[in-house]
Amino acid sequence: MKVTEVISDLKRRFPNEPEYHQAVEEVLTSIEDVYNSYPQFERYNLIERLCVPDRILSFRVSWVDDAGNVRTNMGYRVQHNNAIGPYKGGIRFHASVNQSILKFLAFEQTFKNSLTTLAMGGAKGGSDFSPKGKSDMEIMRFCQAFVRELWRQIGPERDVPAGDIGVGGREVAYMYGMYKNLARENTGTFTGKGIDFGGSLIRPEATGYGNVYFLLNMLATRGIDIKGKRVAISGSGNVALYTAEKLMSLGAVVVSMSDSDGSIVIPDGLTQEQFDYIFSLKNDYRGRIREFVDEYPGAATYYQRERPWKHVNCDIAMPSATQNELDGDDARALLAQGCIAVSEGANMPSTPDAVKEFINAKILYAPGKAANAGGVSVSGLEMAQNAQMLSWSAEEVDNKLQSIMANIHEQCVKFGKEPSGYVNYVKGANISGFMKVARAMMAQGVL
Ligand code: NDP
Ligand code: 2IT
Repeated sequence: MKVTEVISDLKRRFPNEPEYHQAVEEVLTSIEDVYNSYPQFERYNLIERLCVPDRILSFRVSWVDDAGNVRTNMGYRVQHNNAIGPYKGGIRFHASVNQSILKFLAFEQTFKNSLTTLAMGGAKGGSDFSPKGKSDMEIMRFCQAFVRELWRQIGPERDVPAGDIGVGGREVAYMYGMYKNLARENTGTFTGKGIDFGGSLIRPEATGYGNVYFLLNMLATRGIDIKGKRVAISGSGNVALYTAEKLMSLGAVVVSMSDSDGSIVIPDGLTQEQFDYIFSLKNDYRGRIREFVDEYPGAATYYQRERPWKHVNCDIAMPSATQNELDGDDARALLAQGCIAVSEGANMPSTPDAVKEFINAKILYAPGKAANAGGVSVSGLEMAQNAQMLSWSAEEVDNKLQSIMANIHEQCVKFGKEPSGYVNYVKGANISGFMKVARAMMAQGVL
């Protein structure tokens, strides 16, 4: 395999899909040498079968808004690879959603799920529907219309969706309700469900907590204590909020948060009261982060339409909003003011230029597929609980999450440690995730 040839071929066959090309190129570049050391992989054309999704479902979603207008959106499910388990991955509702973004996310999910040690293949789905400003009834009608089309393609041992941007507990509950209604079964085909109907404790917290656990493992390799460290976070959704909560409970100082309108930078760090305000603002009122500066005048500066990276003074950055939200200039600004670690809550938040900067500077840098794997890991634990018709305690799930994140960290060190001793977590995560899927695909023949 020659990465340049594979990528130019994919660009020719699938033009106008920049996020997909970006994700594939990053993975192939780091596995190229390992791949080429197994001639049988090439004989079985593993690379093409791994890069091109098993199938892509796309459909129109028709629904009626509160004013009685008939509206349409596009719906998708990319079932990327099921070599090691049922297709598994979130659903994203955001105006920017298109096939390229879902293909990149499903591709990444395949390797992430492989790293978790659980039996889950990779998938992703979503719609260009924007939940912003929609009433609860509109959200319900949209979710029901989406599942009316999707339900035949999913199932507890076939494909198990979950949340992602714009899809939280409310949307999962509406989608799961409709699925049950159509499929006449109660087997937990969706994760992130409410606690009263098959959900797992700690699933809402899992991505953020898991990212902090991964960060602690990385810091331990250099004997660094999290206490007192200044951490810049982007986003203020599910992942960002639980990252902040866990960090604060460990004595770290959270110095920024953001949303798609702008960022707040809090030089002295969030207090518990201020965190509780943001948590409620986002979860109970679906408000905007700029409202913080009106509630706490003088505590923070608001930067409209800007990301936090060039404005913060921090030791650690945890981008937790969306893809390509931290570019080369942002990375250079972070490094210039002494940032020692970056642990990604979002999927592919750093551009290739930014990743290069972090690795060249030899800081601790964890790619999303390793650092944010806690969310899908607890989804896997939710599937296990549903299959047994049992609910585990919060403590039991949290302990399992901690050991899964430690295991993922170990895999990254095993496959990513360079002769100098520096751990290249990108290489480690990609090689370890890839090898398990590759072995499974080789064993199962040409499919
Ligand atoms: P939420 O919808 O709960 O929150 C998303 C946050 O990111 C919001 O603050 C949102 O702001 C902001 N955001 C979204 N799109 C953009 C954009 N284009 N530019 C700037 N800010 C943006 O989603 P999650 O917290 O669940 O997801 C965040 C990231 O984490 C995503 O990359 C997701 O793929 C990834 N992830 C999520 C997991 C999960 O379990 N939920 C698991 C693993 C990864 P606004 O409110 O203004 O839209
Ligand atoms: O990107 C992700 O890993 C998620 N959005 C969670 C997927 C899941 O199935 O829990």
